[in-house]
Amino acid sequence: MKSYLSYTEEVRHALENNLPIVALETTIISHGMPYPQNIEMAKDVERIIRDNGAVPATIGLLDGKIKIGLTEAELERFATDKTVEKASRRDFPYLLASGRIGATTVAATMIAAQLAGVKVFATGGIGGVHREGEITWDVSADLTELAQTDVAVVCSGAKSILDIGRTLEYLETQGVPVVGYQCSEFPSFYSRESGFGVDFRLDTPEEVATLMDTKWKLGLRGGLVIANPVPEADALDHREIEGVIETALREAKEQGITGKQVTPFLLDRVKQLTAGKSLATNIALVKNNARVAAQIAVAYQQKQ
Ligand code: PSU
Ligand code: MN
Repeated sequence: MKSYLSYTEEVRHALENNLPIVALETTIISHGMPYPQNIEMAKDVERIIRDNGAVPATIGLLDGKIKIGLTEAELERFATDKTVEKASRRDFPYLLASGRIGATTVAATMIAAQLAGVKVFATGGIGGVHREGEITWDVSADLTELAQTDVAVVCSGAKSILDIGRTLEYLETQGVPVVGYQCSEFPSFYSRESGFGVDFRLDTPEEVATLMDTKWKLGLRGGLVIANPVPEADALDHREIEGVIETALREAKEQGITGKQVTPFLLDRVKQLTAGKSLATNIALVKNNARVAAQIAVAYQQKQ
């Protein structure tokens, strides 16, 4: 298994010396934002993690290797190459075996992080149960990954392109703790509200680290969702975004979009319909998640 992994010098050094590491996904770079904002975001997020005392490990599939940490040239490639494919758990072995370039989703990034021994991962939002999922059976593999892979995912909740209530029900069934980081309401990505509560509220990186440590020491496998709301100043109005999302959902239905195309289609339409306003919010929340994730990684490492 280890023969599939390939580390940058910085990440290898961190692993050998038990330094705190934060994993980052590449789908957000390749399919989540336009160029050049995506590459700027990717570099900024890595810098924020270093500034907060941890080592960033951006993860992607390239040349038959699971890359744990990317060079600047590789980051640039994930940001610009139009042939980059979306890699979730299902796609992971095919993309690796065929040597193609694959941008890892939350699920695939968790798989790679676990293989490398990285426990904390920062991103924007997780996938979930789609609206009308009871008819389409469209449930993101991110949720089943959270059920079985030992990584804490620091995110700003889930976008309301999803059925947030059913997403939380599914996570409960699968035994995934949903933690509100300094908040009591589950955030809905662009805004700090969703109308749903979190399971547990924790207010410091140390408390989160203790929860992770306790869960895994008990042998309770699986991840945790650490929901960190978008900073107040960058949040969008909940009702405004709801209208946009409904338009995007209607278009997806009309155009018969299915499978792995659903999420990228919806994200792209929301971006276009909000005329880029959502992009600034997206970037702000990812940076904030990187900062908190680094602090949690530092606190967790101190306990080991
Ligand atoms: N939600 C977002 N932004 C994203 C994604 C989801 O707000 O970039 C991406 C993540 O990589 C996530 C993936 O893991 O989409 C989920 O895709 P799917 O629903 O096909 O599992
Ligand atoms: Mn899906």
